[in-house]
Amino acid sequence: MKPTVLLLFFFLLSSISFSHATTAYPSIPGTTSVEYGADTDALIPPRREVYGNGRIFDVSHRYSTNMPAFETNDGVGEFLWLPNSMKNGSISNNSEFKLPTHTGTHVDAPGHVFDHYFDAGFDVDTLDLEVLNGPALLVDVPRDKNITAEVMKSLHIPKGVRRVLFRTLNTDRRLMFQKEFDSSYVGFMKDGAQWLVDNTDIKLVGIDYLSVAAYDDLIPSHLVFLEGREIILVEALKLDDIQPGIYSVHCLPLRLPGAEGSPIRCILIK
Ligand SMILES: *[C@@H]1O[C@H](CO)[C@@H](O)[C@H](O)[C@H]1NC(C)=O
Ligand SMILES: *[C@@H]1O[C@H](CO)[C@@H](O)[C@H](O)[C@H]1NC(C)=O
Ligand SMILES: CC(=O)N[C@H]1CO[C@H](CO)[C@@H](O)[C@@H]1O
Repeated sequence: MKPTVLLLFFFLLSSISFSHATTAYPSIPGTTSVEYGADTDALIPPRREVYGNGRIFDVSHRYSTNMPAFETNDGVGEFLWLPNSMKNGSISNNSEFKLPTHTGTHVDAPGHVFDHYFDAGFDVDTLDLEVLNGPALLVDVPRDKNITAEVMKSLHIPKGVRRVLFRTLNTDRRLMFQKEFDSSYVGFMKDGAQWLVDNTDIKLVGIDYLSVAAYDDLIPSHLVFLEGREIILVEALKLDDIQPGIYSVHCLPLRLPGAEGSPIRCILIK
């Protein structure tokens, strides 16, 4: 990991947050999903997983202090603060945050595992937005294996399919809602990655935990995917409660020249 550090300043239009517990997304205090309309008088911001009458799914995770981070039990930790606050006399609230670029739902650029690509500038600013936006297939993979060549073969993903989001046991185990990093997550084994490169037209590979590569094949699988500089890896997607099938995916990384990773917002539209 080369955690290029991201430092951004932004306006936070904050309001009173409120928690209605739901079983679907219980993890972040004060940010539980709230639909519009239920209580129109109360000052409660809507927080949703699904928009547009069930047509638009947010497949990004909320950034939170307790979300998992790679190879630590401590989670992401405090990353957001408020240096200028109205309560302390400022004319507006202005918060700041600082995060490793491979935090939460994020994208990997070729420079992540190839130093000569990093030096040559293959950063997140160079990723092809056409690959990151377009028709995509959400598939369930067998729950009892990592993604090997044999598993890839068994999925029968048709030629011509260019964007696939792989939903795995990671979603069932709710690993992204658990603070402790779990190295037993499901991901691509090297032969699975190689099979995908050799036998499919897939250029966008999405997965539901912090790495597309299984921990045992962490670097080898990344090398196979990123060597050709055509495949884009989107990691830690939130794929709960969505039917498998064809959607339009829309993912936009931040424009960060020099960064080999970036937080990314992804949605699926039915
Ligand atoms: C406001 O200022 C006080 C005193 O400097 C400080 O203790 C407090 O943390 C500040 N609050 C915020 C929200 O910045
Ligand atoms: C996937 O591989 C990891 C090691 O990378 C292992 O701990 C885990 O048990 C495997 N998962 C399955 C479902 O075989
Ligand atoms: C309008 C307003 O004051 N919003 C927020 C500004 O920051 C404070 C913290 O200092 C929040 O509590 C307010 O909600």
